[in-house]
Amino acid sequence: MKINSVKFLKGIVEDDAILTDGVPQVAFIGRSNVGKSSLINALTHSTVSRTSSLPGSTQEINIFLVNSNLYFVDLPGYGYAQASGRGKEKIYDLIDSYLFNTNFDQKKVVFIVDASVGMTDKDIAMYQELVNQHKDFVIALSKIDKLNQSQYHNSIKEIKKTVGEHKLLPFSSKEKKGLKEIINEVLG
Ligand SMILES: Nc1nc2c(ncn2[C@@H]2O[C@H](COP(=O)(O)OP(=O)(O)OP(=O)(O)O)[C@@H](O)[C@H]2O)c(=O)[nH]1
Ligand SMILES: [Mg+2]
Repeated sequence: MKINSVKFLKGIVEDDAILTDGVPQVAFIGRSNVGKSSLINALTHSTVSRTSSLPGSTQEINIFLVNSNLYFVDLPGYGYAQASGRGKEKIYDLIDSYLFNTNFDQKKVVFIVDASVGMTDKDIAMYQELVNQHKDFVIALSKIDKLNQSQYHNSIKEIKKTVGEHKLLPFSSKEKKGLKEIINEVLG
């Protein structure tokens, strides 16, 4: 499977009719600055999603049409204390109301954890919520280019202490590694 086209459709800050229009959705969730928007760009060979070295750059739910038959849903990041613009609480509400709304056709959730940071308390809480709510999700480990081999193995070992045998997909948007495996998961 390949991604041939991508187009930004809209940014939303509350429930919106686009979410129930029958097009299946793949959602990207993770800590602020973990690399969600960069992953969407890397997967789609584009710069459709705005990225920034400053956390909190995505404050809306941004919806991208992929291959004319799938939505990529770029969620705002959590865990950024100094959230400006939309308040922190509102961002949490927005994430929760999207992620755990069973009316939406969510084909898959890509839960991104920074391999160079490991799982924060908020990541662990998100993981537990995804499990409790029976979400179909994969765990993608970002920024592996920042780690040497032993750091990489240690990071995987630590993360496994929380997530057990759940499938892990290590990747680097910067070095374009591990992207095919993620595409197979989300398009397959
Ligand atoms: N080294 C490295 N840096 C990365 C990688 N992916 C993203 N970054 C950097 O991490 C920072 C945040 O990336 P974004 O993609 O904007 O992160 P985000 O998760 O969308 O952030 P929010 O929208 O704030 O939630 C940017 O400075 C990126 O250049 C990667 O694979 N390797
Ligand atoms: Mg973003």
